[in-house]
This record gives sequence, C-alpha cells and structure tokens, in this order.
Amino acid sequence: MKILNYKLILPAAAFLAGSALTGCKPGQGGANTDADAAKKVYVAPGKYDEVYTFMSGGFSGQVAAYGIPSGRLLKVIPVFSQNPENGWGYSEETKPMLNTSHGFVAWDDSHHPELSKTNGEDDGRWLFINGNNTPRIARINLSTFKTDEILELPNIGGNHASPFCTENTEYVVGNTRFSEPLDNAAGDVPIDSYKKNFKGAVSFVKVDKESGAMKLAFQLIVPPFNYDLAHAGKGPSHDWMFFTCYNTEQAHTLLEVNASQRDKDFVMAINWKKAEELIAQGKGTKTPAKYAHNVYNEKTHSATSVMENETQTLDVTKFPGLVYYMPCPKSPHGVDVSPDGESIVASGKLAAVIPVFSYKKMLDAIDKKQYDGTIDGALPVLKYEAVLRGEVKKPGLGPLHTEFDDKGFAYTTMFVSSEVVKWKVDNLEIIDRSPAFYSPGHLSIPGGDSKKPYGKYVIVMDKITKDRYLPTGPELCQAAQLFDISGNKMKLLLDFPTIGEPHYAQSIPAEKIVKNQVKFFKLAENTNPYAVKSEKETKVVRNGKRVDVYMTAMRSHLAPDNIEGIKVGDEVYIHVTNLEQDWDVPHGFAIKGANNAELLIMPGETTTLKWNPYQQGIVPFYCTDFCSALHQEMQGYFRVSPA
Ligand code: CUK
Ligand code: CUA
Repeated sequence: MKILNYKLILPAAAFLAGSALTGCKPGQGGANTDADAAKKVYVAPGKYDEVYTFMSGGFSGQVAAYGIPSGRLLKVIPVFSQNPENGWGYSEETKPMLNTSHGFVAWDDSHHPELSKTNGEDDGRWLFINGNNTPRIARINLSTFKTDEILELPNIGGNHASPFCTENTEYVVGNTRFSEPLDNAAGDVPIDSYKKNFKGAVSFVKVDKESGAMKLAFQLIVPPFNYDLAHAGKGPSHDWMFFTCYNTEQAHTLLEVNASQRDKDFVMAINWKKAEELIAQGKGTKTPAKYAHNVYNEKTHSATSVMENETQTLDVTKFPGLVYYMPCPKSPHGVDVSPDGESIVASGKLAAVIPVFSYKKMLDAIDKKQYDGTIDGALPVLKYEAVLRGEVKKPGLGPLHTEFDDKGFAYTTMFVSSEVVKWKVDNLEIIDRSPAFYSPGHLSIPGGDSKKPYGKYVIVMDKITKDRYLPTGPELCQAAQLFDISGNKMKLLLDFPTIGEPHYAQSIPAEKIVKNQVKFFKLAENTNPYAVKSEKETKVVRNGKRVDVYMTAMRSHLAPDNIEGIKVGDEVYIHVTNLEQDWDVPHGFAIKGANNAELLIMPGETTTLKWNPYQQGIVPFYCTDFCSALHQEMQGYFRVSPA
C-alpha cells in the first residue's frame, strides 16, 4: 500500500481502528472508566505520585513534569523559551541562556527528554532535551528543576534525532533531521547539489561524570540522509549507537513522495568507542564552527554564554569499521534497544512489520562481510537476512516507537492504526493491542528504554485529540493517555492534557528524584556579585546613567521600598535577593508598566530585572507571589524625576 499523504487519512484510520478493535464509538474510546481505573489513578490529597514523567513541551520549547498515576502537572520547567511566569530569559541572569550563534533565540521546538544513566539505569541526576529548530541540547538539573546548560550544535539543520545517552552518560548524542552543507563549507550552493554538497553530522557531546558539564567532543560526518530517532546500545552492545535513516533516496524536494521510493531505508550502526579512540589518536579534523555554549551557575545564580569556534570531525567514509547500515523497511522513525542490549527494534512508519535485529548477528555479519553493497563506496550495508532476528508480523499500521517493561514485553505505538501493541521480546508474538486516541507518537514506560525497566505504566502521547476533551475553539489541547500494564492486558486508565505537543516523555520512579531535592539555596553560598546578605547592605548606586538597586525581599517587605533619584532615561538594574531560608517561600518582583516580565526569586537567590523608566512619575512595584498574610503589603515606589 502506498500512503501518499497518510496524515490526511489519520482521523478516519484512527476512528476505524478504534471502532474495529473495541466496538466503541469514537469519544467513548474503550476507556475503562470504571471504579477500578479511577482507584488506580487516585492519589489521595496530601499523598505523592509514584512516578515523575518528564514530557517535552513540543513547540512551547519547555519541559513539563507530571505526577503519575494522577496525571497532575507539577511544573513547567523553562528551557528554550522565555517564560514570563518566572522571568526565565527575561532576568539579566538568565538572558545568556538563550544566546546562540544567531543571537538571542527565545523559542525552540523540544521533542525528546532523556534521563541520564548510570550502568544503563536512569539515575535521576539530569534530564537532557533537544531544541529541534536552532540545534541545541539542554541539561536540566533534577535536584533544582532548573536548566543548567544549553549547548548549540554546529553543522546540523534540525536537531530532531537527539539527545540519546550512552549507558553511563559518557555522551549525549544527536544527529540532524535535515542534511545541509556543513556550516563552514556552506558557500552559495544550489539546492539540487544536495547529493554532492549536503551532509549529516552526528554530534557526540561529552558529559562530565561529576558536574554534568557538556562539551562537544566530536562530530561524525555521515551521508546526506534524513536521520531520525536513535538509541545507544547497552550491556553487550554498549559501544554502539543505532540511528534510523529515512530519505536514503536523498531527495531534496517533495519528500512525501520522493523519500518513500525505496523499499528499505536503514538503521545506521555507529561504533562510538572506535570513534572515540580515533579522536584520542588525533585522527579528527579541526573544523571551524560557531556555536554558543551557555552555562547557568547555581552559586552565582547567573548564566554565561561563550561562543565556541571549532569542532573536530571525522569523515566516516575514511575510517573503515566505524559505520554499518542495516536495511530497514520503510522510512523508519525510531529504533529501540531491548533491556539486555541484544535486540534492536526498528519501526518503519510506512511498513507492515516491525523488524527486530540481533546485535550478535550484526557482529557476525560484520565479521563475515555479509554485505549488500556499500554507501558512497565505503560504508557497508549488511544483508537484511543476516542481521534480522525476526519480524513482528501484522502489528498494525505505522509502527513508530517501542519501549520495554520489566517482564519481557515490548510495547509499540501504531501511528496510522492508532493503537498500542504489546508483544513478547523473545518470540516476537503479539499478546495484546489497545486503541489510543488518536494517532500515538511516542510512549513512555518508567525505565522503559533502560537496562532495568520499572514497568507498571505506559504513558502514550497522542498527536491528535479530536473529541476527547471539552472543545476549546479551533485549537484543542494535546493529550497523553495512561495505561496500566501490570496485567496481561493493557488497560486504559486516564486521559490528561499536556502543554505544547508532547512528543516524548521519560518516566522514573519518584524516589530517585525526591531524595536529591534542593529545598532552598543557601544564602551564605550565594556568590552573585549583586547579592546582599542582609537588609543593612541594601543600597542604590548611581554610575552615570546606570543605577543599581541592591534590594532584599523578606516576609513581608522589600527593602529599600521608597526609591527616589531615578531619572527619565536611566538604565535601572534592580537586583533582588530573597533572604528567606526555607522551602517554598519565593518572592516575586514586578514594576508597573515595565516592558519586561516579573522576577520570581527563590530563597537564597539573587535575580536582576532591567528597567528603562521612560516617563516622569511615581511608579509602584510589588511582590507577585502570595508569600504571607501580609503579601499585599509587600510593595514600594520609585520616584522618576525629569532627566
Ligand atoms: S517525535 Cu518528533 S515529530 Cu516521533 Cu520523536 Cu513527534
Ligand atoms: Cu513576597 Cu508576596
């Protein structure tokens, strides 16, 4: 079957699949809306959820943390987008986080959260997330739920296939969605010189074991395909990364037709250990590249942005043994590695089977040179039959993504037929299927891409909501669905709305996060140059047109609270230090009519708002976060006098 515009037929396919499989009308959707399901998602008042789910905010550019099984939204973590709610990207301290080689970019499109791993298990330390548009990878500190680092990636045209952690978070790895000429070699080339001038680049970002600090270690220059999701090997396959490639036709126009010609595209297997060795031996080529590296320091509570100017590249066609291709039916979108590291499960979104490759057979095929030609005359394509462990037959239409539970089962989303399919990893037999509403993309099982899945739940992220919620005009909320997978049959428990588009989520038992929580920042350790440690130290300092206000916030007043001597045309920096040393006592700060945002200052933190008073008058300011019975008294005035 040739699906030319499968997105257009989705709702129909979704409804059909739903009806056929459950006998339910759309909108009722086979939900087990019974007392048992209600009980399973009920988290009593005052009780905590069992699992954290970190969901990408899609075109909001942020990350959202949910509690599971309740589906309660706990926090929106600002990452790539300005967030007026807490001044992210507005305060002087956080503005550098959004710096890029293109200047200040206050938005992105985030798709794939990835938890850091130790020995192949989620360790609860950091969460990585990709910026798809302006290629970036961010690192969120899960003890503070703050974005601590954002690294731009040069030489790539869309950081969709990203980020994926190797087994001990040695690297986070990303690859391009759109091949393009390397940045430094761009020149003025015609688009139809695609095959000659365009390239892919797989970025290996080294992660420091202690601090989590990221550094672009090297980039592998690969053929100009479109690259899609990937996973690192684990256990026996530890040294390898597996990427899906589509558009191996190398089309540059009308991809919906031209990139769906070949019967098989590829899974690209990269021996990253070997690449690392080659780099260590000095085989890398130093290549000019411009990319921003932004770091938020949790002691100064402020960020710095550095522009890097070089990367190291390896042209994989020049180093035999680095890259192999495994043929994979048809425009694969995802590849997932079983907990034991042996089965490599790819999903061809236009295919009618799920091919499961064997890592052992892959090594054998490499040893025995069981090739089916080469790419660019250098990169071996391994024979499909030689590397295949088997195929999951008739899984449904449009297999996309797979995760694993703790009992030897895999769960795959079917985008076109709108369902989740459960199959057994050892014999590839389908055990159960359940409709999803509608058109699921990714799914997330706690620990489901790790060596040791926790199982119990699967959260399915749907691309289309249609009739699941009260209508909200033309734009409907996006949605996730929670299934109980503790039994033999999957059971739909809950629908819950999400922010932006929830492409993917990673889920982790709550105890791994809760134990590391920072409840407030220690004032004594605050090294922000504008911090004041007591009310006595507050002051207003003028230097030409620049005025620095060193202010403190403490229940229930801001000090100083009557500030005169400001002139029209001044540049005023208000540095607010929150003197509180207790959990959950932020203060806010906002100025009437300031063309900016508010600040939300955590206990022990110093944050700065820049303000340009443009007209004479008395201008009130106040605390925006209800902090005590006397919160409404937490206010003050500026007097702005003529220049
Ligand atoms: S996803 Cu990015 S288009 Cu299948 Cu990972 Cu939604
Ligand atoms: Cu401080 Cu309200």
